[in-house]
Amino acid sequence: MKLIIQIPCHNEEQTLPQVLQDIPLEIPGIDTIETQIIDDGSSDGTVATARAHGVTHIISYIGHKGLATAFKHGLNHALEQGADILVNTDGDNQYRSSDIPRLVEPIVSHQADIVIGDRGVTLNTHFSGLKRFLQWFGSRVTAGLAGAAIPDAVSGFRAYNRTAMREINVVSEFSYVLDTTVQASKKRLSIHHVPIQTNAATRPSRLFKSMLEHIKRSGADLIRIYSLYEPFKVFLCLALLFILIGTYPLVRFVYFYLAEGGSGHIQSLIFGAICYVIGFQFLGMGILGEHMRINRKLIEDILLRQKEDRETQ
Ligand SMILES: Nc1nc2c(ncn2[C@@H]2O[C@H](COP(=O)(O)OP(=O)(O)O)[C@@H](O)[C@H]2O)c(=O)[nH]1
Ligand SMILES: [Mg+2]
Repeated sequence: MKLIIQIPCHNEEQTLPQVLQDIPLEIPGIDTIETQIIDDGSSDGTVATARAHGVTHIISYIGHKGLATAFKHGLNHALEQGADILVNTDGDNQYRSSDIPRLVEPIVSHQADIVIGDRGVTLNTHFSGLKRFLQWFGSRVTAGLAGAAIPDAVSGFRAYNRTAMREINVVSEFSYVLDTTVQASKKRLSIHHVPIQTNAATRPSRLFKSMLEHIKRSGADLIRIYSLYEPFKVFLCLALLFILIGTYPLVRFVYFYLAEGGSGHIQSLIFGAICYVIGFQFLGMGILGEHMRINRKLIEDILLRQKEDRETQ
């Protein structure tokens, strides 16, 4: 079995050596271990550091493309290189490379398609109280939307088997971790979690400047992702809400129309009718969204075949 350990990097020359040095030389069930960095236009010596430490695959961008693009690129590259397992970890040494054997074990033993390193967000002493609460809350929301138990939704320490690598198509611009988690669950991939330990933060996050920005971007991404996978449910809820709101004034109008002989309460009629029009428009959007979802599924099937064909060439 071939394992590729991927590290997306944006100016990580300080901490990358430690991450690389801690990678075990042997892992049970794995024949070949390779490393891969995706350097996103780093202005420091990230690439030179990676070379000096013998990183197997170095993908380097001119300019900055963002983490989701880097992850997508790395995933496809690992597939093309014939990886059976892809592990993603961070270049800031938040995760312990020595945990990689435990992370890949459920894949090696054919128990899981994806394994997420669970940082124990509610008890982790490397997080502030607010961060612990938000990570717990975010994970609960993601788990609800994905319809699966997900204790640590934004952990970047993950392992994917080849099935998962082929099936996952990153479409999100920001939180690829949320996108791929909900997607994997909707595609019925088997997701496991293993408890892992973290190291103390070496620097502030490069992905978001404040907690508020993180909440706003992740929240918006979750709504977008959920409506992508369950458009009918989302728009049906909105349709029913407006139809429900519109029913009361309409019933009120009809009641007075019959009781008072056909005059007055025209505002109720107008308000109710507007709510009904909006409600039925949402219903139409739900039906169209469902058709688009089915089309996307067909496109994804074609992509899957293309990936399989490329691997066998
Ligand atoms: N390729 C790429 N990697 C990034 C970017 N931003 C952060 N990273 C990397 O993604 C990983 C996680 O980023 P980090 O700043 O530690 O965010 P945290 O997970 O919130 O702590 C690290 O390895 C970073 O070097 C980016 O824009 N592009
Ligand atoms: Mg970090």
